[in-house]
This record gives sequence, C-alpha cells and structure tokens, in this order.
Amino acid sequence: MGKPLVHEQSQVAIGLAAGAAVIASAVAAFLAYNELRRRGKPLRINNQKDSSNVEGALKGKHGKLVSDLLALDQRHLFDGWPDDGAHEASGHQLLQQLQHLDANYNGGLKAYITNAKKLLQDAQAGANAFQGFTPEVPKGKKLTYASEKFEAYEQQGVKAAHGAAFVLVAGGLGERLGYSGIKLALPVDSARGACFLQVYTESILALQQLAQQQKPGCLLPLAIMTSDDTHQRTADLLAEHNHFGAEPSQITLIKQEKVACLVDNEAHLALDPSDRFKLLTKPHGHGDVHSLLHSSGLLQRWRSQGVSHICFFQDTNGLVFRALPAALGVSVAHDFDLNSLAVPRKAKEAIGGIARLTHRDGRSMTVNVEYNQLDPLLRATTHPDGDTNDSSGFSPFPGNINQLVVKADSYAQQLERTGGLIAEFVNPKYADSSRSKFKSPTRLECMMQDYAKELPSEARTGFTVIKEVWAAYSPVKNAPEDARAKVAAGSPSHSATTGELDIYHANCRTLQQLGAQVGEPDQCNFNGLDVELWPRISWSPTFALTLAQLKSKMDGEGLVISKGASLVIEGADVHIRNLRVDGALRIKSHARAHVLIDGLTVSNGGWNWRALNPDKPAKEEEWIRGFKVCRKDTEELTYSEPGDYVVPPKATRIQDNKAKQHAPEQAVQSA
Ligand code: UGB
Repeated sequence: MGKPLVHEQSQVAIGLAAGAAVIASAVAAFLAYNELRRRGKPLRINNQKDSSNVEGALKGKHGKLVSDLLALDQRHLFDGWPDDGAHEASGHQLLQQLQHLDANYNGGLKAYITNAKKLLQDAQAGANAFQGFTPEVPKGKKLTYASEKFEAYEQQGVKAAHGAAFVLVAGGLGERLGYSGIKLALPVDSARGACFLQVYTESILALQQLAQQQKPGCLLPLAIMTSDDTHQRTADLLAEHNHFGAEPSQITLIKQEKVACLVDNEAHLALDPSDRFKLLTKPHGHGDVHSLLHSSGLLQRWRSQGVSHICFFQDTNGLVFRALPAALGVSVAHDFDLNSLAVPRKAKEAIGGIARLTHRDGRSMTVNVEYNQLDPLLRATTHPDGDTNDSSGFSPFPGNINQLVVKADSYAQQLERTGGLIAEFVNPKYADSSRSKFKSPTRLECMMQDYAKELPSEARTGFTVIKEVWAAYSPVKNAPEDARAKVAAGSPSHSATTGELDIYHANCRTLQQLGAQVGEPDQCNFNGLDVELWPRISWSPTFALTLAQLKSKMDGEGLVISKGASLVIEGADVHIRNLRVDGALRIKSHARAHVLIDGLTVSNGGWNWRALNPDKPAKEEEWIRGFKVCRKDTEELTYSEPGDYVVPPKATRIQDNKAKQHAPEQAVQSA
C-alpha cells in the first residue's frame, strides 16, 4: 500500500532540506578551514604526519560542528587520532557524542563553550554575581507547625489540591551520599521500609483522594525529572511496584541531558581519561526542569486539564508533604506567582538563604542566594562578619528547601517568554591560589529556584517559613564522613542516619502535640554521629497526610508509646482510640477495611536499632545509616479483606460516645 501523498511530499521536503544542510555545512567547513589556515592555526590533528582524520571529520556529516569546535579552540579533541584508520569507529563515537551535546543545549556547543568561557573568567576574577545588589532579610509568612493558622492554610491547600500538579527533580547522582543506587529507591525509614518514591506517590494519591471531594474523579499528575544516571532505574522502580498505586498515565518521566565537562578556564571540553574518544559529562542542574516542562509540552497539557498550581520538590526529604499542602494554601490565599518553602537555617548550612536584594538602580527581588554565594555577598555589603547566626541561633536569612509552588498561568506565560531557560553558573574547585587549575573538571549548571530571578518585577513572589525544622526538612545528602564534618562545623548532618531518625522525631512530636504519651528518645551513636532515637513511629500517607486526618484517626490522649517501642500503621481507614505499645506493633489494612483499635496493649520484645559492627557484612542502605534493625518480636494486625474490625473484640461492648461513633454497625470481627 502506498504512503499518503502528503507524507511523501514532506519526505521530499525533508530530503531537500537535509541536502541543503549538507551543502551549507560543507561550505561552512571549507570557510572555517580556510579561515584557520589564514590565521596560521595548524589543522593537523596529531603531531605526526597526517591530518586526514580531521579533514575526514570536516568533510563528513559532522563537518560544520568540527569546524566550529576548531574555531572555538577545541583542537585537543582531535589531537593524536591515529592515522591508520584503526580508531575510525571510536572517532565516530566521539563525533556522535559531540553532535548529541550540540543538539541538546540551547544554541549548541558553540553557545555552551562561549557561555562557559565568560563564566569561568568571571569566576577566576572572583566577580560578584550580585554586583550592585544589597541584601536584606525578607518578610514572608511564618507558620508554627500544627498551629491553628497552619491548619487553616493546610485546609485551604486541600481545597485547592484538585488543581495541583507535582514535579519531582531526581536527576542528581547522589555522589555526595556515596550510594550506588538511585536515592528515590532508598527507604525513608526502616520501620515501615517504604522508599522515597513510594512515600511521595502515596502522598500525592492521599491528597488526590481528598481533592476528589471537590472534583470527583480528578487525578493529580506527577512529572519526575530524571537524567541518564537515574532514568532507567526510576522507570524500573515504578514498573516493579505498579506505579505505587498511581495510574501509569499520571506519571511522566522527563529526562534532562547532561552537559560537557570543562578542564580549564579556557573552557576546553574534558575527555574521559580512560577513553580519549569519549567526553566527560555531568548533569546540568535541577534548573533544567523548567525548559523540559515547556519543551515537552507537558505544562500545556496540564493547563488544558485544569492544573492551577505546580508543586516542585526534591528526591530525599521524607517530610516534604508535611508542609506542602499548607504552602499550597498560602499560595492560593495570597495569590502568589511563586511561593518557596523555607525553614530556619544554620549559618553556613549547605542550603541557600532567601534574601531580598535591592539594586542601586532601584530594582529589587526576593530570591535564593546559594550557600556558596551568601557569605561573600554579606561580607561585601551589609554584614562584615558574613554568614553568621543571630541571637536565635540561626542565620537571619531563611533556608530555602527547594519546595516551590508556582501558579500555572503566570508560570506558563513566563516560560513562553523565556523558553524556561535559567541563568547558569559555574563552580570550579581550584587547585591553586591563582585559580588557574581545577581539582577536577567542572561544568555549567542552573538551579530550579533561580526561576525567581527571571520573573518580572510585578510578579507576586513570597515564601513560607515553617518555624520548626523538624517538621518539614531533613534531606539525605551526605556520606557518613562528610556528615560528621558538617556536625563538627555546627551544621546539620543531612545524612541517611538523620533522614530516618528525623521521621520518628517528627511523628513523636506531632503525636505529643495531640496529647499522646511518648517515651523519651534513646541517645545513640551511629556512624560517629550522636543522635536521638525516638520511638519508631511511622505511618503511611494513606493513613494520614494532613493534620486534620491524623486528628480524626488518632485519639492522642488514648495513645501510650513506651521508650524504645515501634508502631507502624498502613491503611486508609484505621482508627486508634486506645492503644499502649511496649514493643513492636504493625497494623496493615486493606483500603476498605475499617479498623478500630480500642483498648489494645502490646507488650513484646520489639525491634532494636543496633549500631553496625564494622567487621560484619551489612547492606549499603545500612552502611550509610550506621545501624541495622533487629526485629525480635512483632504483633502483626493484618486485614486483607474489606470489612469492619474492632481490636480487641471486647471493644464492641464499650458504650461510651466515642465507641458508638467508631464501632462498626454490622459484622464485627477480631483480627
Ligand atoms: N537534581 C537534578 O534533578 N538534576 C541535577 O542536575 C542536579 C540535581 P542536590 P543542591 O536540599 O534544600 C539544593 O544536589 O543542589 C536534583 C538547593 O540548590 O541534593 O546542593 C537532585 O536529584 C539548595 O538551595 O542539592 O542544593 C535533587 O533532588 C537547597 O535548597 C535536587 O535536584 C538544597 O537543595 C537537589 O540536588 C536543599
């Protein structure tokens, strides 16, 4: 069967265009070749007799790119190619990689190298990226976690959630953590054992269930930005777990491309020391997320589906959804185009500081000043002592935790204008005082939060500080050794150890606020870090995402958790009226199983978080935490069928008002 004519015509058109491009590129290559000859630049690509490889490359389909690269002083890429043709395939591999990098950077490699030269020169000269700006402490919304105000915003966020979409940036390598897998696959806590991607997806589904009360049937979309380092493993993790209960169509992976590494201030592209026909590349930073949402058409699709707000978050903050609904509420209440979540920040902590910057010319903006730029900026302007704590024990500049809520309409307009491109920076680690050598190759990067810098002055930008760091932020970023060094320098460790322990801490503190009696934490040392190990309480987002849900399902005053105890709750319709745990209890129930715990006491050997013995084998996830969990005894309450369950059964005879409210009316079964 013949192809439709229109298709054939377009193929011809493409063929003509391609032919023209080949001619144009050959002409360009020839002109570049002559230009180089005229300027006396040697075109020979090795120091031996032959230049045929570069000439071959110049004549081939990558000719234009090769001539551009030669003109950009990148001759070293072709130096030393053997002239016997033995490495033709490898040469081809390098040319293809160059072509790929060229195609995936706005303006191509020419723009990349030109931008890099400028930024590297500025960095070498120690140029101040905020020249002309004076920083001051900005004014924003400050919320006490679990206060009435917090809850009111949280409820407002829940009401608006039917218009929410989520974006998780997860292209980072996790090099600093020293973990070989993807960080999204790490367990958030060992008690429940669910990984970050599971907890994030379940949180969105829990919010979706609440949102469906406003808009029946709505599905909240999630985009995950991956990179070559994380893409396949993220896709596999989702596939292996049936997308953690989400509709596959709800989740879209958008892959960012890497950029070439640079070896020196002249922006020479870095070849892989183990393969001279391969360039070293690295991720370009989380700022790529904006151009990808634009170029993939996803943002437009979401808007046509009624998305009003987009919530951005990062790969390893297990507490992110404790504050995100309230931040959405703040955005809606104040009609913010951009709202950044923040927490109090320790001076020199490796999170950006939010500052209001006013330029000599009168312009001003409220933006993140990244941690490596804040100290020099303060020293050069208003704070001669630099980035220091004030009498509160924290820096006066709130810490950006990179959870952003943007209004979809103005975001789309902005991306239409800029293509989602974000200003880049370079951060080489120098090996010498004259800043002429790098310790290792660097690359250009861009940051998600710098979107704020691109906004017009009339944009409504704000930020929301959650006053208690423990309630909203504990990322998993640093390997044990670096974590110890951070603590020694007065900063939080942001380690796998604290990432887990802070979940228990937050849960215990929240339950205490509801009136529960919770045992004291144990004082432990894991991986050389002195830490507090609170009772190991963990619940799924389906059990409670918001404070209102937690209050409706948990009667704090009826809950007693002993020192060292463990409690894990999974299930949407579990209600706890009266429970005492001195040991380990795990409750797991079907979405349509109504479970009431009323008058249960659990006493058993429980679970123990034991510091690792360096001479005994352990899993990588355990090494980075410094402990393993020994489960001696567990009381398991599992309800895999829909129905009504009361535990212990005698609870059905309790005739007080609460019991009447919760006790099932029909069949009552025991566990
Ligand atoms: N990421 C990508 O998706 N692609 C990339 O190319 C790089 C990273 P890091 P960083 O936690 O609160 C940020 O490396 O950059 C993803 C803010 O800039 O963990 O040191 C990566 O997978 C800082 O202001 O963080 O610092 C991860 O999910 C502060 O907010 C995310 O981007 C700090 O995070 C962050 O990458 C923070």
